[in-house]
Amino acid sequence: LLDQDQDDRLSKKDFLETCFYWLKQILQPVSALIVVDVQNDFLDGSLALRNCPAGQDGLGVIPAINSVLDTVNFDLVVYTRDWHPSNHISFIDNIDKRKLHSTNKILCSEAKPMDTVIFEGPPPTVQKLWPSHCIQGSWGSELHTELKNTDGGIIVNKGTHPNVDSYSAFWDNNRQSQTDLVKILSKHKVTDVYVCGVAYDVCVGFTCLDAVEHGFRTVLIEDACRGVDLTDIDEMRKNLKTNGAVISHSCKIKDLV
Ligand code: VGL
Ligand code: ZN
Repeated sequence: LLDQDQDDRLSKKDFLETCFYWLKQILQPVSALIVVDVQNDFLDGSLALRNCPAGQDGLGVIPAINSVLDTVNFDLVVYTRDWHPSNHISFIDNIDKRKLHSTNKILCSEAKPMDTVIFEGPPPTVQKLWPSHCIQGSWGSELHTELKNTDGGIIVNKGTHPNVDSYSAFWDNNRQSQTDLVKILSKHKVTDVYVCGVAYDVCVGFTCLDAVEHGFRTVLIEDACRGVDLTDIDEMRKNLKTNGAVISHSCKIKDLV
């Protein structure tokens, strides 16, 4: 409005509209809870977190998430699902059906779950190997029945392409294609996202990092998460803090939303 150059001047109407837009962002945040991959396989099935190096019980996220859903009125709730075809690149059981890149030091027959290998391309793909999990339509892929369902809750699937994994609920690991998540959040004019679920150091963490990058104020509900590996969890926590995510606790969320 104060610009000297007549041509560059915002009209009074545009100026007030811009001010109003930002005031609304600050005074009237729109919140979304993103519940990441609270599926049978991670809690009680083929990739149960209690059998992973950190030995954490995935089932422990359920009371924490349900209490947040009971006490906080989010504008939107999104449930993500890891949603793999049976020929998915991340499954160690499929390793024989794919070609390892010549730079690998291990043979197919020697690979163990959680080893990282490079598959021959195109494009060559660095991939951590997991037991088969969350196969589309299987029991293991279902959201756990004790997880509170929300009226109007939206489901977002990820990891649906056979040749690329997807740790973030926004992007595949090659950043070639996006899920529907950012479109859904934008459509609802979401400003703030609250993230919980499994696994802290995998899909929860990478979802938070992409949420920050997309410009959402991002809060991790740490006691409503369980992870795979303690070292990776610590590294992810540091990474999230450095990037500007807020680490919080389920009992504090009602004061933030
Ligand atoms: C996940 C390992 C493999 C997760 C998904 O949801 O964190 N972890 N696929
Ligand atoms: Zn997966």
